[in-house]
Amino acid sequence: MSAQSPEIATALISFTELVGLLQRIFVRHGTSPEVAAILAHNCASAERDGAHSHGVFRIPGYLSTLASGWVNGTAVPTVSDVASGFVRVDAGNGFAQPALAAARALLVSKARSAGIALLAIHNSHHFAALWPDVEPFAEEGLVALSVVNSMTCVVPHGADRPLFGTNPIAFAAPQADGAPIVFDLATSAIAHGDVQIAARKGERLPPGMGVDSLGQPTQDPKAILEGGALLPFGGHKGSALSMMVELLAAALTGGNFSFEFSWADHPGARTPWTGQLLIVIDPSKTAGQNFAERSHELVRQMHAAGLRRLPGDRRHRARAKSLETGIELPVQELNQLQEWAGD
Ligand code: NDP
Ligand code: PYC
Repeated sequence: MSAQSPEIATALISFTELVGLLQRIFVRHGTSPEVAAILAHNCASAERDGAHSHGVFRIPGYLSTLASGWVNGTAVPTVSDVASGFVRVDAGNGFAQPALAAARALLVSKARSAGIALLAIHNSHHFAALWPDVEPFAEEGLVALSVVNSMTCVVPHGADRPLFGTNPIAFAAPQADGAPIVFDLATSAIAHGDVQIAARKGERLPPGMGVDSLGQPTQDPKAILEGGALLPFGGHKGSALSMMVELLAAALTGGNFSFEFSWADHPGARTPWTGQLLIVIDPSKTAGQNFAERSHELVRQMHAAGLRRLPGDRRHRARAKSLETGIELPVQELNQLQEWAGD
């Protein structure tokens, strides 16, 4: 056992052990073994990479959602090959990641033959970080872009009430002699998960993140969560990107807009019932240039210009530490996970 701070006792768990533990939890709370394996790997990867807003912090939300009957934890996605560069998946009111897994081989083969392919997932729930959905494509030499819409909690720039979700955009590109270039960002000024974490810790937020129930600017996370709302990042610019995510992840896929579903009849439900879009590009089709070497050159020039931190660097540092020493979790949290797993 180690100590993160004088107040919080922590323990270390290996990535493989955490995946197994989360897998047992998901199965015990109503998912199929196949869905459990995918969600557990996803959630443990976020914890391993220090992406805490979408790591084990999310488990209570997954469990209350499964218990509420809002999501189908045993759904089997239906994959449709609809055009030369277009794959559609009906996730069957299940999670988005198993839908992606079911369509992945077809998507990659289409991207490699046509140069570009699109995956449109609908009737799906995404409760996770988005980078795990794109990074593996870049690890096999492909460029990937994904968007997913969430639940109404963001006021469009210039509007009076919330309408958009926190609507993240994730991008991954291969890089010669280096980890893929990956960014993953909410189009809100802050992710909803981070507001919940700040509220739990009793911390105030920086200015410009959200408004209270009267529409007044607030730095109190509880005021945002209890009747208030978030703002887009970057004013009208983030708002336009959030609108784009609604169009691509919902209108184009056949999924719900963030404002089109209601949890009211499912107390405990937390997962947005929306859609997700992925675009995968095979850069070997570009003219005469090796894309991965070009992306490495860009990174080299960014460093030469004085840049110290690229998106993804923090995650990779956290990943290396977790894989070397284990993933550090508060003992209380680990005990709770073991109890949920029935260990
Ligand atoms: P952050 O603002 O923490 O980070 C956004 C991106 O910027 C990351 O790629 C991050 O890299 C990078 N970054 C952060 N700080 C710096 C810096 N100083 N210099 C260079 N790069 C930097 O993420 P968000 O709070 O916007 O989103 C958090 C997570 O929430 C995401 O994974 C997102 O997918 C998820 N989310 C999921 C939703 C869903 O519906 N499923 C909805 C909304 C959000 P690094 O990771 O290395 O720090
Ligand atoms: O952090 O904004 C968020 C979020 C919404 C759905 C899943 N994560």
